[in-house]
Amino acid sequence: MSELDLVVKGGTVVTAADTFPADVGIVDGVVVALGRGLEGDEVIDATGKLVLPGGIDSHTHIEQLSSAGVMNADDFHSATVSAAFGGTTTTMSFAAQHRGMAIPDVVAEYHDRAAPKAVIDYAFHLIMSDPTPEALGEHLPAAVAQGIPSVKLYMTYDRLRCTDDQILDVLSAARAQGALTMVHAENHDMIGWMSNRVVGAGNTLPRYHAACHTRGAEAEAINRVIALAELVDAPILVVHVSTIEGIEEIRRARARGLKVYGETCPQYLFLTADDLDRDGLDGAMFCCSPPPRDEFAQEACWAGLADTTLSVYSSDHSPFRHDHTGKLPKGTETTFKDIANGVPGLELRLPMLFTHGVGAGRMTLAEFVRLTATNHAEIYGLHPRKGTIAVGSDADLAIWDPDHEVTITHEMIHDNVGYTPFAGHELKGWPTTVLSRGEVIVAGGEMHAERGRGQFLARGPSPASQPLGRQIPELDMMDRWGTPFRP
Ligand code: DUC
Ligand code: ZN
Ligand code: ZN
Repeated sequence: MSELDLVVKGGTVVTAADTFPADVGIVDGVVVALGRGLEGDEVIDATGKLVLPGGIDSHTHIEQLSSAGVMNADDFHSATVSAAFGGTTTTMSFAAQHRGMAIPDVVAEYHDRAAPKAVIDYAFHLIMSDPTPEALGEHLPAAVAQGIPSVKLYMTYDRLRCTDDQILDVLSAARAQGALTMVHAENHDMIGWMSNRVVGAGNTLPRYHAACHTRGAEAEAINRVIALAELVDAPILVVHVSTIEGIEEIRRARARGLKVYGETCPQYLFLTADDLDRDGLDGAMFCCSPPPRDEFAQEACWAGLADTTLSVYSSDHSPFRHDHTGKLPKGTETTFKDIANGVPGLELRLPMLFTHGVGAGRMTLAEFVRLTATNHAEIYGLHPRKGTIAVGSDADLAIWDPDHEVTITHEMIHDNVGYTPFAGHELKGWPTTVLSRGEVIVAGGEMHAERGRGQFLARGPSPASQPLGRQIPELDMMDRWGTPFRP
């Protein structure tokens, strides 16, 4: 008997800091040793392979109702199986409050959905669309105490969006709990005004979705929410950033020292608005909000990742089938305004970035690990348990063959969506064996994990989610006048 349960032997370990040859020794699902010549009861030969921290996808929609009431095509089983095949070992998805719903019921419901089905570990963010005094004063603090210290707000979508004063309420309440606010930033009225006129003139095809969700709608909303966050000294993370102008807003805010984080997604690096311009309703498969833009915006996203304006690369996996159950609720009568928004991307997130990022010389292996795992763990309070390979961290590993070549077809993807927007991409680099807490869950192209083995990850507030504690001149003024005001 060896002291180690399992050794991943002979590979090249990659972390956010270093790339080095090492064996990884595991006991009870935890990394206990990194070194040379380790022996264990079981050995996985990783010669010629990279050993990466399993991916963390901090923005996914799983078994969630859309704002229009359409259920995602993936449940927690199909989504987490698909994630695992792509080298992702932790998902973060949403417990979504629609107007009128009580947050404690919502959270309980999502726990019930996930626990019996997930094959990898998972965490939740809250979505708040109804920030009543009770929700802000009791339910949000309770959710944070139960391990959900992040909340997403929408500035658009009729049934989810918050007004600016509601956003300020949530930012203040989240700040008080040390929670991070994630924001879907698009100007609702700009999009609505454009869309109504365009549909009114009889233009209903999916391609008009890309035209109506204008670049300015994103940039204006990002600018506005940064101003709101600055007023109450609350950190924010702007999700799915797609435009040159939006990235510029975040870059400027960060240069001023504000805690403003940004995220981009595969659809903004690898798709363009032209993908929506297909025969009939086929473009619906590429309809997401914000929409893919053009090659200049793609370059801006790459540059934003390179200079850390954008800290995380997530899938925004939002699975809907291309039929009446999802994308096309009104069949052939579906206009671009009715299409369920979102594209699938959980499984291909890492392989796409590896080929087009590392393989193309756009980023180092360490940057790849930061963008796919470590930064997610640090920002959302999972580090160092997740997102790295270090003594004491969970043995969540993607053993990666950098030479394995694959041409993407939708048949090879394990989600329940029926198409992939990335079909035809020729990729080099693929996870061959995936471990979650030391258990081999994917090997030889097969899934080995039991339904429900995934664990809920109760998170704590992270350093990234703490307020700056900055002086706010307007509030100082009121202090001087003897009328203190604290957000
Ligand atoms: N937009 C969202 O806001 N959420 C899910 C997917 C999408 O396209
Ligand atoms: Zn969104
Ligand atoms: Zn989303």
